[in-house]
Amino acid sequence: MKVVLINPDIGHAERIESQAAWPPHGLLYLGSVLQKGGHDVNVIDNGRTQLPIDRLLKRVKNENPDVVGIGALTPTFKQSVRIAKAVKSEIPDAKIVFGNYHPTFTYEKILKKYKFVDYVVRGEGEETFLELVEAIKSGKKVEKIAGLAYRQGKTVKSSPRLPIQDLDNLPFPDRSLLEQEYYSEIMGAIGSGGRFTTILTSRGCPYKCRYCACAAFSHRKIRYRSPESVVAEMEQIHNEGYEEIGIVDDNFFVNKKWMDRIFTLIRENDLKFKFWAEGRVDNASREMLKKFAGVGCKIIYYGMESGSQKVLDYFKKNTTPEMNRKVVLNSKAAGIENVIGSFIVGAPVETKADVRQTLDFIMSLDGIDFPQINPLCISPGMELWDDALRGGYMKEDEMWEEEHIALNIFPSQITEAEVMGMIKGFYSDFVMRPSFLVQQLLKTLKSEYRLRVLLKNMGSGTSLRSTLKQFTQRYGGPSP
Ligand code: B12
Repeated sequence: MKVVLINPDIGHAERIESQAAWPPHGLLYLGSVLQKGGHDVNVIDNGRTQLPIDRLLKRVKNENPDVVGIGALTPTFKQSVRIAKAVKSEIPDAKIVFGNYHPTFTYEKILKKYKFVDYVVRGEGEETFLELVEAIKSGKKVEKIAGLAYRQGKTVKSSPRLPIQDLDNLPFPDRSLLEQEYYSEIMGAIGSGGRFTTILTSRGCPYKCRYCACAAFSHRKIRYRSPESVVAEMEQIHNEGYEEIGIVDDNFFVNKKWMDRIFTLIRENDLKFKFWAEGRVDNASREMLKKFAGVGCKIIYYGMESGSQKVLDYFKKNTTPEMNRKVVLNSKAAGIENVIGSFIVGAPVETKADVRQTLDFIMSLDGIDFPQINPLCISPGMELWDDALRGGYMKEDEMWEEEHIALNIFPSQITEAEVMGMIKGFYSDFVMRPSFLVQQLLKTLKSEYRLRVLLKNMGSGTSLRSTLKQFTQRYGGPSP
C-alpha cells in the first residue's frame, strides 16, 4: 500500500518557528512500522515546508496514495480539515485517516461532521494504523481493530486501545523519511548549533496536571524503553552524523535508576551529543543533573507553571515555587548551561496580583536564562476542558475545533488583554536588565555551545528582528 503521512501546518500565512523546527516524531514511528509491514511511505512535514494547500495537494497526488494520514494537534486541526477536504476531492479513492492528540479526543464529532474523513486512530497509532492499512489492503472488516473510530451508518463506532506496553518492540524512527534538516527552537530563534534530531525514550506521564492532555492520552501510564535500546538508537543517529538530540519525552526525569543506566551506556559507548530535555522541577536532583550535564545536556525546559502556590494547587501540579527556585540553582550548580522555565498565567482563580506575583517570582529567579510565559489555553483531553463543559461555561458543539483562552471561558477576575499586556511588558523588563544582559553576554562568550548557536542564527539570517516578530505575534503589541 502507498501511504502518505502529513504533519499539517498551522494554516497561518506566517511560519511558526516552533512548529517548523522540530521533526514530527510521531509520523516517523508510524512510517517505520508501516515500512516494516512492507508498505511504501512518504512523510510530508508541511509544518516545515508551509506549502499552500494547492501545492501540497500536487505533492500528495504525485504519490498516488491509497491512504493519507494526517496528524493533528488542536492548533493545527482546522488546517488538517482543509487539507483532508482538498485531498479527498482530488483523490476520492484514497482513505483519509486522522490521528494525534486532537482527533483522539474528538473522533466522534470529526466523523459525524466531516464525511471526507474515513477513520480516526485514537492514541498511540503504530499498531492500530498498521492493522487499518492491512485491512484496507485485504478488504477485511475494520470493526475488530481496537483504537480505531469509524462510521457505521449514522453512528460512530470505536473500541479503546491501551497504550503500547513493550516500546522496545517498535522499530527505531526512520529519520530518512524526512526531507529537511531540523534544529531546536526558542521563541523563533534557532536553539541548536549542530545537526539536530529528536528521540523518545519513554512514553506517557503519571501526573495529572489539569491543563495537560497527556494524562488522558497515555492513561497516566509511563512506559520506558530499555536503556540498551535507547543508546543503540543514539549509536545509530551518531553514525548518521547527528550531534544534538531533543528528548521529546513528556517527562524524562521520573526514573533515576533508568536514567543512570542510560548515562552510563552513553559514556561507555563514548557517544558525544548535546542534549535538550523537558521535565518537572520535583524530579531533578542535583546529583542526577550533574550526570546529565556530564554526558552533554545543554538545555533543560522545566514546567514551572507559576510562582503562586494557589495557582500551582489549582493546576494540581503538586509542586511549590521554592521547588522552581531550587531546580534552577541545582541545574546551574550541576553545570546545565541553559535553563528555560515554562510558565502559565491566566488561570480563572488568578487575580492581577497573582499574575504579578508570578512575574515578580520569575524576575527573582537567579540563574534562569529564559522564561516562556503562555496564557492558559484549554483544549479537548484536558481536565479543565471537561470542567468547563460540566460547569456549562462552553457549548462543545461550537467550541471543539480549536483551543480557547481559559479567561474567555471561565468566570475570571482578569481579562485576556490585561494578562497579555502584563506578559508583554514583563519580557522587555526581564531582558533589558543590564545585569542580565552582561551575565548572558559573558556566558555566551565562555560557551562554545552558545557561540555555535549564535553563529547558526546569524548564518540563517534569524535576526533579532524575526525573533521579536514571532514574539509580538504571540503577545501582540507593535511589530519591531
Ligand atoms: C515535542 C513536543 C513539541 C515540539 C515538537 C512538536 C512536533 N513537531 O511534534 C514543539 C516544541 C515544537 C511543540 C510545540 C507545541 N506544542 Co507540543 N509537544 C511535544 C511533545 C512533548 C512530544 C511530541 C512527540 O514527539 N511525541 C512522541 C510521538 C511518538 O508521539 P505523538 O506525536 O503523539 O504521535 C503518536 C500519536 O499521537 C499518533 N499519531 C500522531 N500523528 C498521527 C497521524 C496519524 C495519521 C495517525 C494514524 C496517528 C498519529 O501515533 C503516534 C505514534 O504513537 C508532546 C507531548 C506528547 N507526548 O506527545 C507535546 C504536545 C503535542 N504539544 C502540545 C502543544 C499544546 C504545543 C503548542 C501548541 C504549545 C504552544 N502553546 O505553543 C506548540 C505548538 C505546536 C504546533 N505544532 O503548532 C500539546 C498538544 C495538545 C493538543 N490538544 O493538541 C501536547 C500534547 C502537550 C500536552 N501534553 O498537552 N511541541
